[in-house]
Amino acid sequence: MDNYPSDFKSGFVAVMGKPNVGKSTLVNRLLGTKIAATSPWPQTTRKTQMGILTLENAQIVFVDTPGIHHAIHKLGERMNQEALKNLEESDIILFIVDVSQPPGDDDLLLANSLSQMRRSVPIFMALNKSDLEPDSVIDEHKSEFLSLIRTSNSTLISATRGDNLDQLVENLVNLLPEGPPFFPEDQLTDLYEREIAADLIREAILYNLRAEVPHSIAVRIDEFKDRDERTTYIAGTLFVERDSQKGIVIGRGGEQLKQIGIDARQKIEELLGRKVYLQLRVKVLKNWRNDEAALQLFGFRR
Ligand SMILES: Nc1nc2c(ncn2[C@@H]2O[C@H](COP(=O)(O)OP(=O)(O)OP(=O)(O)O)[C@@H](O)[C@H]2O)c(=O)[nH]1
Ligand SMILES: [Mg+2]
Repeated sequence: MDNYPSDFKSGFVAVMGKPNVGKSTLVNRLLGTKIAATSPWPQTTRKTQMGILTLENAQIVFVDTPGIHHAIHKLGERMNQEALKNLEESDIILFIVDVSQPPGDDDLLLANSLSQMRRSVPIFMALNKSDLEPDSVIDEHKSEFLSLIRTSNSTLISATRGDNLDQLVENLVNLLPEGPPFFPEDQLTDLYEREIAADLIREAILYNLRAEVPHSIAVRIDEFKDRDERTTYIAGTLFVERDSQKGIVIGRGGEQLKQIGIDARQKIEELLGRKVYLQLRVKVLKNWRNDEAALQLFGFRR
């Protein structure tokens, strides 16, 4: 953006909250485009991703972090480190909670880590999923959540229904420092299309294999080529940790993998606005979640 007003505001908003509260859904909704995978199951987001919202008077860079949780695997540890580092470096912390339920241990843990930050960063609490319960229940949970942290900034929202999102954005803009935009106005995210494609394949896996297996799967895009003006060819490998998982992902007669491919292709076609040929294969990479080299390969950088 070459021409922006002198009182333009810009900054980074760390979107934090426990898994499954609706962080990625909110960022997608605010941007009006699906840039991030979402699902009803926790730990959908694996990597930090920026969602860039450019308005007339401000640019808000949302940093969607993997939900903070207790580290079990190396991958888990890395996600937490990344999430905490983002918090201290941001201009605003957007603490998202699920107000349809009372605060849980994880909310408490997060609130505690906020109080231990060395830099004082304004905190905004978004009480999401307010559409799920009657007002009386929501109000009760709301005051319980607000007692967890010291902030005067909060809004009840519904990311899926769109309630109060204008108000949320206005409040965030008020808290942002003045400064020029960081990104061109037409840029929506920092991830490349191929990385988003990998994430959408993971989303299709989550929807098709609901049990344990999905979190043992990493997706690598091997090829991403525009064939002609209207079609893109994508080849990807799904890495699983054990032979038994390979069988589950492929399914009887290859049916499962086929369905994952169909679902993922539709999502990617929507994202790209082009026809997509998608070819997927499955490989075993023993215990990749505890393997430093494999984590690097899949882009979980320090
Ligand atoms: N009813 C209702 N459901 C919501 C709302 N916001 C999100 N959801 C649902 O909650 C689930 C989790 O949403 P995500 O956006 O994937 O959650 P997340 O916080 O990014 O989760 P992780 O990436 O796993 O940390 C999805 O099924 C969403 O459709 C809301 O305002 N109301
Ligand atoms: Mg997410």
